[in-house]
This record gives sequence, C-alpha cells and structure tokens, in this order.
Amino acid sequence: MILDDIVEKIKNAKDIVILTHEIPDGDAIGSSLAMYFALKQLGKEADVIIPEFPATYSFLPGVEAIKKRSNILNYDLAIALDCSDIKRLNGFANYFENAKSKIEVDHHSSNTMFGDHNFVNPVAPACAQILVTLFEYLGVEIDKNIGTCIATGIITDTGGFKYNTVTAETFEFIAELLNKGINISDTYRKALQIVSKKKFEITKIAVNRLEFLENGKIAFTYITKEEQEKLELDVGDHEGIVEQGRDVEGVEVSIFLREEEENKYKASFRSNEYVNVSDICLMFGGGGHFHAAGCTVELPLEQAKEKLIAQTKLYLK
Ligand SMILES: [Mn+2]
Repeated sequence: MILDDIVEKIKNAKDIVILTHEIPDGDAIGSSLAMYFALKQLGKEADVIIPEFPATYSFLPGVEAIKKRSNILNYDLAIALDCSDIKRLNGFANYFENAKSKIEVDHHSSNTMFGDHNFVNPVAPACAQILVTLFEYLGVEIDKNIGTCIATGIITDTGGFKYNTVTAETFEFIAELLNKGINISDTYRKALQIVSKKKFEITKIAVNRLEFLENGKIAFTYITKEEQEKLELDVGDHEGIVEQGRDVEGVEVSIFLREEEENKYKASFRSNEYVNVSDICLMFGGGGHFHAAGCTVELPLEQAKEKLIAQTKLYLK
C-alpha cells in the first residue's frame, strides 16, 4: 500500500529534502513546514528548500529553518508537496530528480504523478489536509507547530473556508485542531487578513484606476513597473488585486495587468459565473482554470488592454 511505502522510505532515509512549487502560497509553505516538524518528531532532520516566499508567512513556526539552497546533491529521499508537475519545482527540481527515492503528496487534479510514490487526492481542498491523514498513519502527534502550519494551508487554499472545495472533513480537522489548542482565528488573521502597507498602497493605486467596461461586466485595471519599484514590492504583493474587481456587483470578468518589463504585461483573469477565462488566456499562450487564469502579453499597455478586452467581449452574454 502506498502509505506503507511512504512510511518505509521515511524510516530508512538518512537525509531528506522537502520541496514545493515555485511562487509558494500558504498551503505550499504550511505543508512543507508541517512535514518538517513531523519528520523531526520521528527523529529525522530534513532540509526545507524554498528560494523565495511572501513575507505574509513569516509568522509560521519553523520559517527560520527554510533554506534557499543546499550543498547536498543526492538526498536519500525527496518529498514534494502541493506540486502538480515537476516543472513547477522550477529551479530546484534537481534535488528531486537526483534523490534516491521520490515521494509526492498533492491535491491538484492535474497532477502528473512524477514521484516514485504519489499520494494524491484531488478531492482534498489543500495539501495540508492530506497530511493530517498521512501523519496519523505515521504516528505523528499534531502539536501546536504542526497544527498551525496545517491550519494555514487549509485556510489559505479554501479562501478562508469559502470555496466549494471545502469538505465535511475540513471542519472535522479544524475542530480537532481547536481541541488541541491551536488558535484558528489568530492563524486566519495572520494568513489571510493582515496586509503589509506596501500591499495596501499598490492595491489602492490599482483600485483607484479600475474601470468598468461593457455595462459593468468587465472590470479592468493595471499597475506599472515604476509603481512596483517605487513601493519596493515583495513577492506576492500584487495578489488579490484582480479579486477586487471580480467582487463588484454585476462584474463577470475582472482583468488585472502587471507590467513586468517595458511593453510586457502579466495578465490575471477572474470570472464569476459563465465565462471560462482559461479559454481566453489560451488564445494568448496562457491558461489556468475556468474561473482563474493568466497569460503574458508583449504589447504597449493600450494595445494589450484593447486586445484582451476584445477577446473577452466575445464570451459575454
Ligand atoms: Mn494547495
């Protein structure tokens, strides 16, 4: 059985590396650190390698142990968490590829099963939720550190328990964490609510110039490279801007452009009901999910805006 294989690999491994996807979110970092503490409990030291992560998650226990890189080239065991594809281990896939054994634990339906042992549950709303099952099997006790990391993964990946991916088990696990004394409301506030001043300022700029088009069905806004540089933004500080437009009454599609280089924009798309924004982004070489997708456009702002909106209009009712 897969869980027995995983237990055996962990028990026999001398050096272990924990990896997660690029541009890591709360589930990626929370799952990685939960695994780090779980292995510690089993008497194993592991390296968590995450080159860059948003400052929002610095409240998590164990962040000081995160490494940017490692000198070990051939680990006994590599564990990839919350990662659907080896390509998303961008820049540090070598640690995974060179390891003697490869385990992955994930919840993406698009998972490519790139490990030797793949514990994948596409119905789980967060990778962290799958870890609860795995830790039970490993005999790991969910203590305060592990519980906080798991709660962060679940809270962030469910948008604060509001996505339809939430299962009855999600609340059972959260109840279990509450029983163990983990402060869920404090974790919720730190992981989802508090924003840095810089993030607030860039959101303010974007919201201020947001415009409604096509009878209010499209919301459009952007930020320039200059603005981002001036505010010295950290990784992920632009997250959430596209949702500002999406959440306004009557809007079906929200579009947000972020200038990466001169005449090069990263476009984020969100839809509420019927528009498959992944299809729109596909036309520009991008992709994603039905309600959330992205692409890159190499054009000056006005032309980029015009093209994206012309394409979006075709999908509106
Ligand atoms: Mn996830």
